[in-house]
Amino acid sequence: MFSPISKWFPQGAGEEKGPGLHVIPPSVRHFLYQATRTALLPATSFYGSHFGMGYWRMPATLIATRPDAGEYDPYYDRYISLIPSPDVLSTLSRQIKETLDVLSALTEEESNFRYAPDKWSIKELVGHVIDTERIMAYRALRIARNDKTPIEGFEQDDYVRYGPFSQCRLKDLLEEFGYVRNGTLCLLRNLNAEAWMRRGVAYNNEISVRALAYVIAGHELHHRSVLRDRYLSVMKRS
Ligand code: NI
Repeated sequence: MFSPISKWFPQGAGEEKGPGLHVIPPSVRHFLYQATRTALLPATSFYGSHFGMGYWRMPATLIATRPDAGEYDPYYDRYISLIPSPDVLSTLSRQIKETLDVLSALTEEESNFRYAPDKWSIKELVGHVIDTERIMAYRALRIARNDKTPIEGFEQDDYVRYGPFSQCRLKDLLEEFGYVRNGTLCLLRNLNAEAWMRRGVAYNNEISVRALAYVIAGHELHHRSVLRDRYLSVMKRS
C-alpha cells in the first residue's frame, strides 16, 4: 500500500544524516510531519532531535493504518468495509463536512421526520451517531492508554429513548456533532504508532484502537446512507 519512504528520498551522498529538510518541498515536509503525528510513520524512526534544523532520518517502513481482519469482531465489518481509505483521519475530517452539509439543508420540521412510527426521527438518528462516536472514542482512549479493564457495552435504543434529541434544535445537534468529531480527531491525531495498534476488550470482544477509528467513520457513513435511502428519498416523494 505504501512504498518505503526511502524510495522517494534516497539518502544524499556526502550528507551523514541524510539530506537537509530544506531540500524537501514544504508541502511534502508538512505531510511527513503529519504522518509522524498520525502514526502513519513511527516518529522515533523518522526525526532525530534536529527536526526543523535540517536533518531527518528515514524510517524502515511505513505503517498502514487500516486494521487487519483479526483486530475486531466480524460484526464491525459492516462499518469498517465502508471505508476503503488507508488514512482514516483524513476520512473522519472530510466526512463530517459532507454529513453536516446534507443535514444542514433540512428544516427543523423536516428533521422530526420518521419513516415509520417506531423508527427514529432524523434528529434522533443524529443523536445516535453522536453518542456512538463518543462511546467509540472513549473505548479508543481507554485502549490507547493501555487500560486493560474490559469495557462495557451500551444499549443504543435506550440512549435514544432517554436522550434529549427530539427537544434539541437540529442546528444545535449539528454543531455538537462537529465538536464531538473535533474531539475524536484531537484524540486520534496525537496517538503514537504503538497506541494506534493497541488492542483491548470492549463489549466482550477484542478490538484495536485503529479499528475503532474505522468503526467511527464507517458508522457515520452507514447512517448517512440510511438517511438518504430511508428518510430523504421518502420525504422527496411525499
Ligand atoms: Ni448505528
